[in-house]
Amino acid sequence: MPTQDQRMQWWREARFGMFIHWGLYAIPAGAWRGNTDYGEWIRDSARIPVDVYERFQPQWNPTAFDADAWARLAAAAGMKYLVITSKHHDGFCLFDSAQTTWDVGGTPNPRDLLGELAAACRRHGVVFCTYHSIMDWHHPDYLPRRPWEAATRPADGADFERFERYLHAQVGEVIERYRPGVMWFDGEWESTWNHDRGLRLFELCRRLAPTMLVNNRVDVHRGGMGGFSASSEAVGDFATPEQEIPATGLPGVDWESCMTMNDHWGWNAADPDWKSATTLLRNLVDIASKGGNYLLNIGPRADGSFPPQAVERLQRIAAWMRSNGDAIHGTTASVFDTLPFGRCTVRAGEAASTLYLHVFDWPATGRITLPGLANTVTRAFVLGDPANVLSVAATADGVGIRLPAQPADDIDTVIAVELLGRPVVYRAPVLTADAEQFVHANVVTMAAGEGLEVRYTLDGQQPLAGSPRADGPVRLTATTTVRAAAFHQARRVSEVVSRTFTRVEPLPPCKVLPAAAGLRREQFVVDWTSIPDQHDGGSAATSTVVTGIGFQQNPGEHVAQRYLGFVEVPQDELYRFALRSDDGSKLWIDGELVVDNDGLHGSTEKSGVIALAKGPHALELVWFNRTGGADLGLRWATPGQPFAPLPAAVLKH
Ligand code: H79
Repeated sequence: MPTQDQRMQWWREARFGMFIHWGLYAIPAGAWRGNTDYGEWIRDSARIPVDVYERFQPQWNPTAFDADAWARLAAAAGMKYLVITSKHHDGFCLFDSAQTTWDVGGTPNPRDLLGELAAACRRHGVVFCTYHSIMDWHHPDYLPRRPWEAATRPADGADFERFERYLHAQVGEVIERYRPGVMWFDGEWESTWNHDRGLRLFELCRRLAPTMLVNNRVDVHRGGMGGFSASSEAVGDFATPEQEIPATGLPGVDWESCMTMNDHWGWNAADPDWKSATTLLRNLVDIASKGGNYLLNIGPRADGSFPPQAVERLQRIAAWMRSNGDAIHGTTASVFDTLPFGRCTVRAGEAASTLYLHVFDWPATGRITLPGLANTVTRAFVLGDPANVLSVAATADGVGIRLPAQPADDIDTVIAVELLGRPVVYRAPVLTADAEQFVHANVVTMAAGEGLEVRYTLDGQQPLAGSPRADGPVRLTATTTVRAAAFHQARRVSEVVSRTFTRVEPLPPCKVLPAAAGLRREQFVVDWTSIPDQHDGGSAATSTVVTGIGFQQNPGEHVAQRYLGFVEVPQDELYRFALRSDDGSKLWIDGELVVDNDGLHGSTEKSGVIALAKGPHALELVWFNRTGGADLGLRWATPGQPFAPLPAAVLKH
């Protein structure tokens, strides 16, 4: 068996891939009965009955499909892999499956599209990969039904285990026929899918193709659209943020952001919202600078041609790639936290390294600075133009580089900076405390990088080589501004960081004293995607008294709960509340919003703080579940203490 590092190597070096959403939904091209905003979800969103949707199958006729042109364009744009839908949620297979006639084999044009594309990819050095949906709106054994068609497509006799065998058989067919480099699952969030099924599917993939990568959507536990797996037992080789770039990457995790080029995955003829080449290229660079991969989608038209807008953008990226591909492929994440002018990618080696500085915003000064860079710079030049050598000077703020008079590329000019050894960057100290506010005292720790010391002041002065050294935590009992910097051999080597910690008065307890134990809980039917500002309890409200927040059994779909009452706090203190839910939830104490965990998402925990005086405080918590899994839990902690569930004794109404 290969090691995980061996398995991941090509993918980590690739950084850039092409996603392709192609299927029968390209025929209506996003339009149905006067609405033009549909995509690959059209059968569900437009509520098209299965027999009506099936009428697209005989219309399948991709006369303009040119596998070689697709693969050539991907390769020229620097895309090292290509992921195409072998099956999307509509269940239609883009390959001729022995398991069904709901596939290209059942159309009048049963061409082996995936076979042609796999061969073309191999010719152009692009790794061929497949996307395969777990959710299936066509197979009679798949459950659950779409809520809107439960009556017309009854689930009588449906057997999900039989569907699972179908899914396994098809994944086996795809692997054996096309040997994809990645199997990219999706549609795993419905109630029928669970960790055991995910594990079985993952193990099937590993057994049939030990070097093939499998994304994390094979399993449940995906942390919302952010895409990382929130459970340590979850299987899958990489995380899959969708339509978003994690603000600071996902350190320690392999990840890939998949994003559309306009606002749809499948072809939508009416969508004018094409992102500019600047946005697309800078997204790629942004993602690479955070250590991730960019999987950029194209929705080909029904005839198999790429939309010209997509081709134009890929050609612009290809033009940049010819000079600058080295700044993407095989690079790793930036060694700087942020850079005012753009981004950084890195090729690190023991003896020598290269930093690639991606200049997005050309500075008026004509100079850029690399804060805290400690290495000796041997050479700096414009990438793709090695004769264009730039002058370099070490200053108090870091290494300064004089830019050429003009940008070499108006989207992203790359400056290559060659260093001795592995990159070393002196960082400003990180100040850590339980919260910015405190009631009695606050403990602040100040951490600097290896080989550096932290010096700090509490009186507003700049820290100097003679200022106190932060050898341990500093305890504050009054509102204070802490200023700190990193020092190396009595020389300041970082910027000064400054944070103010505020002593606050706890909110007084409620005057009306609660009479009874437990919280009042209302449950009602809703159709929310987020918690509305005004909610009146909706329809079908039931009201009970409960001893805690949350539930053992899933309360179902399209439901909300509201908890009302008091929390009796044992002492004057800063309380941190951690609210976990699937989907959204909000917590108010004494009418103040303390935790906002709203929106449609998988189980996610968020926390917030509030200073409370000993005694009862009004508590209101609202939670809802739109579809699928449901979860709700509330914990609390005081400074320095671990989180614990709220004991029943403190909940009153
Ligand atoms: O194939 C494209 C889309 O059709 C598909 N994924 C991309 C790659 C897709 N299907 N659904 N969605 C995207 C949006 C679904 C979002 C949600 Fe959820 C499903 C919200 C609640 C359930 C994501 C999964 C957040 C929580 C669980």
